[in-house]
Amino acid sequence: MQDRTYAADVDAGETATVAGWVHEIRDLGGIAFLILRDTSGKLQIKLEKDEMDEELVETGLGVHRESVISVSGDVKEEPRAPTGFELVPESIDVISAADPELPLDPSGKVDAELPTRLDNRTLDLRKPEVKAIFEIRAEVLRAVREQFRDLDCTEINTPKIVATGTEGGTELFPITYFGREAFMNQSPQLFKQLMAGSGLEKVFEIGPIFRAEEHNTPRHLNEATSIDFESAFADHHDAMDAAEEIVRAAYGAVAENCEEQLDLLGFDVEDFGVPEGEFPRLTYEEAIERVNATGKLDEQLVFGDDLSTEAERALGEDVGTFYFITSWPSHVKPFYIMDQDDDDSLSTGFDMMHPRMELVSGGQREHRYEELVAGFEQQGLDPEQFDYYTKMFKYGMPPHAGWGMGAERLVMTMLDLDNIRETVLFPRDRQRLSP
Ligand code: AMO
Repeated sequence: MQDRTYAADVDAGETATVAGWVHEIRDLGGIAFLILRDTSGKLQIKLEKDEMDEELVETGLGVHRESVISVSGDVKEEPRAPTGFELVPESIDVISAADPELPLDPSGKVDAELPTRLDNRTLDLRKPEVKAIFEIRAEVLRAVREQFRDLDCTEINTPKIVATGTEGGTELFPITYFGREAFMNQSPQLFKQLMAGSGLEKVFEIGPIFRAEEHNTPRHLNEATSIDFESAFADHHDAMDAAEEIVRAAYGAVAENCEEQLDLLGFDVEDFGVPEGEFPRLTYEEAIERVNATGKLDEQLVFGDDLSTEAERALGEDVGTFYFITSWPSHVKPFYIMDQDDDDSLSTGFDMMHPRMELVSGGQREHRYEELVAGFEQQGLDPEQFDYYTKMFKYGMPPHAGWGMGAERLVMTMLDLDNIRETVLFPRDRQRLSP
């Protein structure tokens, strides 16, 4: 395509060609303004009806909002224009005309409900504040990758079509695989562990996980993005340290590189809270006591209970920062989590919590073959089905630990968004399978 200047890059005194969307048409009688929008910002195009070529003015005024146009002309300084510049066109090309009826208004003057926005994501992401969420999401993932590199990890990609589930049978999506039953992967759990035992030792993966959650909630998706970490010769303390570093790196990078986006989302960049210091590590028992002490629950929790959403909220408000819950009872954690050395009723499993919700689950893994197989049996799983996994524990499996972190929850909590769907381009939930 011909040379094109971004709207934000034009300079007075030059001849430029800009291309983008018609954001707004302001017809003031003798004079009219087209506001052109591209990914960099907006630019005012001036149409003087009596002084300009009639056809040019007609093209400019005949175009509907959100049409794609290209405009060439001279750039002038104009203090009254939104960006301080305006373009006086010599030619206007309508590259792709938009229907006069739009399903949603990208100028944001008319609010649209989330389902309408999700049905029309292309138009929705023409709004700078929506685009900002995805630019921040991209920056988070970039920073996370960089931090993993600093931690000496190798990025891996593991299968998403699998023969068995790992995170509990009810959340599985079955599919047909050449006549055989297969499933969409719930987590790269077993694969990343197998790689911790390989020559790679320290690995990470950023990829989709599939959970057949029945309920629609503001914090669950049926397809989510999991940031997974696994390291050989590491215990749960090391894994928690790594999780802290990753969260801090993500916040730090957004604070440093996404000033404009944060501003659009209403954050004061100076106040954008990059978490500092060690995240408090509460044992499950301490957490239960602390929740009960808040007096915010109708019924007191007892040892062995899972933390309900209300309990998580009460505790989060009380703690007020990121924190860990450690030493969960063994029976609430999956078979691959190792029990504590000195008390097998407690596990090495941990969760990292944002004050609003759980972000991470992890732990040290059971790397001893006999104990691993016994753990499968205790959870009612058939170890033979997992032979591809367990057999590798017979050939030299080092102690290892790791975790999984929900990328969407990381972005959602970072930006204080109400609904996790705001952080996904095309969310998959109970109702939504397309687009
Ligand atoms: P878990 O099932 O707790 O652990 O998942 C880890 C993290 O992934 C995110 N997450 C989700 N986000 C949105 N929608 C969902 N349906 C959803 N499910 C999970 C959460 C959660 O904390 N294999 C273990 C991890 C490990 O031990 O390494 C696992 O998958 O942020």
